Amino acid sequence: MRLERHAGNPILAPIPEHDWESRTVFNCGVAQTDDAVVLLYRAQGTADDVSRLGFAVSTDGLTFARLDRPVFEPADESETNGVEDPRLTRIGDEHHMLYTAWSPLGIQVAMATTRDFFTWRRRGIVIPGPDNKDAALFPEKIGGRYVMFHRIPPAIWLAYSDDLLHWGDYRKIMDPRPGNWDDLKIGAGGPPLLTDQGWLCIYHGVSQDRVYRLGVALLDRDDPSRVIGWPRGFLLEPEEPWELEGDVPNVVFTCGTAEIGDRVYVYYGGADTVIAVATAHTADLVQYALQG
Ligand code: BMA
Repeated sequence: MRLERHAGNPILAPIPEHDWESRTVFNCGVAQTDDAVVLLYRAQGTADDVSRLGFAVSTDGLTFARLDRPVFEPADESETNGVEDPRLTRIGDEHHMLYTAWSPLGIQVAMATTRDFFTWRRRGIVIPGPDNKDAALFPEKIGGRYVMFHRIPPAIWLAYSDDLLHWGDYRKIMDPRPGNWDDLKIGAGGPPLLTDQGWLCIYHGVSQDRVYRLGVALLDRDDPSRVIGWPRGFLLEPEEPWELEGDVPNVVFTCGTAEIGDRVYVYYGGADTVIAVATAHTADLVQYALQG
């Protein structure tokens, strides 16, 4: 099965006049309200490599208006090289953002919360220790605890928490698959979508020749450490010129989805330089995932 690319891709590109997003705009967290889709996207200028987060909003999920300034920027010594790859999860009326804080101190999972995307409450590093990234929070508690994906290289892990700040009980759930397109390393995309059949997860996989593709898996609704469907095929691979060439070539990488009507909209970075969207019927994705 393949995702269908939107004909108007890429939907966001760098803006040369804006210092902070003149070189790249890519991996974006997604938040959905009743009438809008919000993207918080990673952006870099030409002056430095530092990643900041920009804001874009749309009523149809395809055409976006953007702010001319970043809404989230490095703020302390754990983030001097940038704030990267945000994943957004709404719990109550608060959006929880897990992101990569990168500095000479390491690559760490940090959290910040917001109600409006402009004012933030920073909660600091939530998984201290060795390098870690690709974290995404599940949208509801399971068995009385919060759950997140995270990535201890090269695999996808879960972590559990009572209060969203202290995380433990790390469990590895998916490993790279030898000889497959995802045999070097894998990492979660955005938060999983709850379906009648379980948690639907879009993830990225990297091959030995460093091509980033997207795949899908289904996790048990009550015990997401149990993988109940994981087809060997991929959903999307770099094919378009702006996926094959850019700041980092041969990359499609997602940090979030929206559900619009009966379809899943997968927002993704192309070659770490532009943002695009590809879609599929939610039911088709679930059926496909169950075949694996
Ligand atoms: C990963 C992350 C992503 C990026 C990908 C491809 O390690 O840094 O932000 O899209 O590499 O360069």
